[in-house]
Amino acid sequence: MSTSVAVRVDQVETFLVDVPTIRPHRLSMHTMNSQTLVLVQIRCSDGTVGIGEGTTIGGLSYGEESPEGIKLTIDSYIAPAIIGQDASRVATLMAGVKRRVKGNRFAKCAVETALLDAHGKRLGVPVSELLGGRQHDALPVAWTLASGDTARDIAEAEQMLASRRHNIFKLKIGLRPWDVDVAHVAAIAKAVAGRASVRVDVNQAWSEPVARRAIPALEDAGVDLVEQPLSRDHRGAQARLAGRFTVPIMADEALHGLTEAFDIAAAGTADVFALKIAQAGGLFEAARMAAVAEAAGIGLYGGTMLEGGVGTAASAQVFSTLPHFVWGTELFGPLLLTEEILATPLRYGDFVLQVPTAPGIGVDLDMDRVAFFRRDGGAARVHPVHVSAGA
Ligand code: MUC
Ligand code: MG
Repeated sequence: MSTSVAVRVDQVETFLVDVPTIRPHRLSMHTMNSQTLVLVQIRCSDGTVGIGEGTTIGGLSYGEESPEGIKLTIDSYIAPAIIGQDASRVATLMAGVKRRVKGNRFAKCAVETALLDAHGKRLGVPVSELLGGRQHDALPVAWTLASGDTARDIAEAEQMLASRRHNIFKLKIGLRPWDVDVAHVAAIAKAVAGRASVRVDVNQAWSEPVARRAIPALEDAGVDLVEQPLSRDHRGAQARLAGRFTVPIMADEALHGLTEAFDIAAAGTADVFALKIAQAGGLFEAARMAAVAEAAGIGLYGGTMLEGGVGTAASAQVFSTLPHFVWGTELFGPLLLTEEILATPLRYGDFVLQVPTAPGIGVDLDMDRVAFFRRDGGAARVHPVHVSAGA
C-alpha cells in the first residue's frame, strides 16, 4: 500500500469571461452576439493547477444553469466540498460532490475537468489516457451556419470548404415558419450538394404536427440528420418521428445525463446522441452515456455548448477515447469567438480538430487575455487556500 501523502485541493477560483462572437449566431431560442465562458482554476498542494469550463448558451434560455449560477454553485457549494480533499482521487471527489449537490451538471463538469486536468499534469499524461486511452488522434468537426441569411450562409459554407476547415454543416432553424426554414435549408443543401453533409438543429422549436410536415421536405432536400425537433419533454412524440422517418433524429437538449440516455435508448426516442460533457455533467458521465448508446445501437455525435478552448479541449479528450463518431463532432466553439484565450490555439485543418497531446486537457490559458475579458476585471472569487491541521 502506498504511504505517500495525499495531494490536496488547495484553492478553487472561478471567473466569467465575456467574448464577442464573429457574427450573430441565431438559434431558435436566442441570438448570440457574445459568449460567456465560465472558467475554473484549481490549485493543488503539489503545485499542479487544473483548468475547467462549464459554459452554457444564452443565459437561461437554453439550459437550466446560467453562467452566474454555475459560478455561484461552484463557489458556494462545490469548492467547500473538495477543498482539503485528496486531489488525485478524481472519481471519489466527484462522487462526494454528487452527494452534496443535486443537478447543476455544467458546474460539476467544469470542476471535474479541472481536477482531471490537474491529475493528468501531475502524472504527465493527457486526460484521454486517464479515461482508457485514445482511439482517435483527430476528430471531424462540423460548422454551424446560423447567420439567419441564406446567401451569407452559402458564402460562409463555400469559404469553409475552400479553406478545408469544415465539410459538415449544421443549420439552425425553428425561429421562422417551417416552410421558410425548409426553403432556406434546401437552397444551402443544393449549393453544397455532393461536397458536404447538411444537417439541421431545430432546438425544440416544433410541434409534432409541424415536424410531420417539415421532415419529409427536409429529406427531399437531402438533409442527413434532424436534431432535437421537439421539446425535450415530448419523448413519445419524438419516438413516433424516429419510427416514421428515414432521416435519423438526434437527441440533444433531451440528454441530461445517464438516466435520460437510458430512457431515450429504451423508448427509441432518438437514433443518434449529441454527447456533450456539460449536459452530461462531466467527462466520466459522457463516457457512460456513450456506452448506453453503444449498447442500444445509437449513433454518436460529439456535441458542444459552444465552449471556448478549455471545454473544447476537454470534450476532445473524452471523445478521442470513444468508439467511432459516425456523425463527427461540432467542436468548433473557439472558432466562433473573436478572441483567443488559450496560450496556444487548438489546431483545426483538413476538416478535423487535432486532439491535444500535452498532459492534462492539453491546453493552457493565456492569463493576460483572460484578465482583459474577465467580467469582474480581475477580482474573481477565490475560495481560501486550505490550511491543513498542524500546517
Ligand atoms: C446546440 O443546440 O447544438 C452547438 C452548435 C451550435 O451552433 O449551437 C450549439 C447548441
Ligand atoms: Mg443542438
